[in-house]
Amino acid sequence: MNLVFILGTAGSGKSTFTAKFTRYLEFNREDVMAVNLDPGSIILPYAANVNIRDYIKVEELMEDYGLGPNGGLMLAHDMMAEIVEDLSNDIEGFTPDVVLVDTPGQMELFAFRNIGAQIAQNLTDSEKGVIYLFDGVICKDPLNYVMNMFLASAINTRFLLPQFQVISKTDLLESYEVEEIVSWSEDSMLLEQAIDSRVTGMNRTISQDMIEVINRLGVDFAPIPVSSTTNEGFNYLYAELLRVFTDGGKFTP
Ligand SMILES: Nc1nc2c(ncn2[C@@H]2O[C@H](COP(=O)(O)OP(=O)(O)O)[C@@H](O)[C@H]2O)c(=O)[nH]1
Ligand SMILES: [Mg+2]
Repeated sequence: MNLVFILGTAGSGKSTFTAKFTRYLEFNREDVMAVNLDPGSIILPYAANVNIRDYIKVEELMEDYGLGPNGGLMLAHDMMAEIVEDLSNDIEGFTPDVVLVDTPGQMELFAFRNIGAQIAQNLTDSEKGVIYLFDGVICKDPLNYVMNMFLASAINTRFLLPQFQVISKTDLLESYEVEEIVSWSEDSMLLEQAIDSRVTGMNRTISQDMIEVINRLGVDFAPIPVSSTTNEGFNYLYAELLRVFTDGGKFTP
């Protein structure tokens, strides 16, 4: 069994991607299953075979403990640690070959607190990986792209798993914009030029420092452009997953 966490900033397209990529893998005759780990998502664009909301619902916690939305979400995330074993049993009960795990909308609550690392370690004992979504619409701006590189490498250090970078929502971008984002990952000079020319008031030294740090982070950032509307890029991403997880064979032989 292989388990892939879908991570990215709020609204980057995690749940939509989980829905569409699950269907894509089914179409390719893979025994795939979608898991929802977001205790706050009342409506999901896919049928979650295993759903954290069977155990924890944010709106109930808010009512029971008189909390606001953020307090409710924080408590929900703290409670997740107690049900990792239940979720693992639920997942294993389905005996899938590949599992897509949709993670909480607010990534920082999940990934940058202990629960993210605990789940990465203890949610079943399968082979695991991470797909990190760069929100395509937001990452057109080179500074936002840089921020996402920092976030992606923070995730990488936290989860210590093979990680695939994806640019999401490419159907909302012009093709030259997608090419430009990809070029930034291939040649940091181009990223530096984009920052210098587009970010006013940003002095050259700071941008050079940032690029230097990014170069030193050592994460392979080559991002794969995908669209959950048109399925663009799914073939390539699928091939990359297979290359890393199965040496090229299918998940479901
Ligand atoms: N056009 C387009 N919209 C998308 C795509 N992926 C997600 N969205 C939209 O982006 C918004 C946030 O998506 P969602 O999957 O809920 O993001 P999440 O918070 O990361 O789970 C929704 O309105 C989606 O319909 C995509 O590939 N193309
Ligand atoms: Mg979501």
